[in-house]
Amino acid sequence: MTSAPVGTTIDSMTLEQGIDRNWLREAAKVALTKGYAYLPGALHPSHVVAHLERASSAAWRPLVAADGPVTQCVEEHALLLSEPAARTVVDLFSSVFDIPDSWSPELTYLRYPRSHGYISPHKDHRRYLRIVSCLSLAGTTSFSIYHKNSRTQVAETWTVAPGDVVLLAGAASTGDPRPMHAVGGPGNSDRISLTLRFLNGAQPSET
Ligand SMILES: O=C(O)CCC(=O)C(=O)O
Repeated sequence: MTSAPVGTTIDSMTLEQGIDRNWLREAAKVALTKGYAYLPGALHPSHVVAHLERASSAAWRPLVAADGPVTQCVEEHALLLSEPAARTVVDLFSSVFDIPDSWSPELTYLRYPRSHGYISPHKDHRRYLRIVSCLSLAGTTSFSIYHKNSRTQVAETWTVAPGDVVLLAGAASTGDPRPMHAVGGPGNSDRISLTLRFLNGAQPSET
């Protein structure tokens, strides 16, 4: 596989075993320098199917409707680390993003109800380190990045579809690279995503 172009959008990559990790490293560089990267079609269809099967028996829990300035209409389901497809993704991201063994992954399915699911502009919590990966599994919606610390000035928007991945910079020891971002806009089917984050030392949730 040839090396990836350096830009915000990186096409035609698969996050399956056998991926050229140098290619993903290029995506990682973009995400960690620019603060985000959009990887359309990055997730192999077999992973999308495996996750949707798993998510079909999820016990969804609504997230609080308002948290400070952030409002949302979305439900969550924490995923066990041992789920094989999730493990594949975790292994890949750990190696590419140089995640220390002492950090723990946290995987969460999110479900956005059709027509009114969304999360308003927000940054991920500071406990989430280095890189946050947002995997789209079902439904389409807008995913927007805002100019630094703005909740109104959009820098980039993508229509994310199943198989797409958005990488966001997580908290770092210097500066604050975390991008303000928002998800949503009415769709005609429920949207399901999987977020993969890393914490220092915390244990994964049980299903
Ligand atoms: O659903 C997604 O793709 C992203 C979710 C998100 O923005 C978040 O969990 O902070």
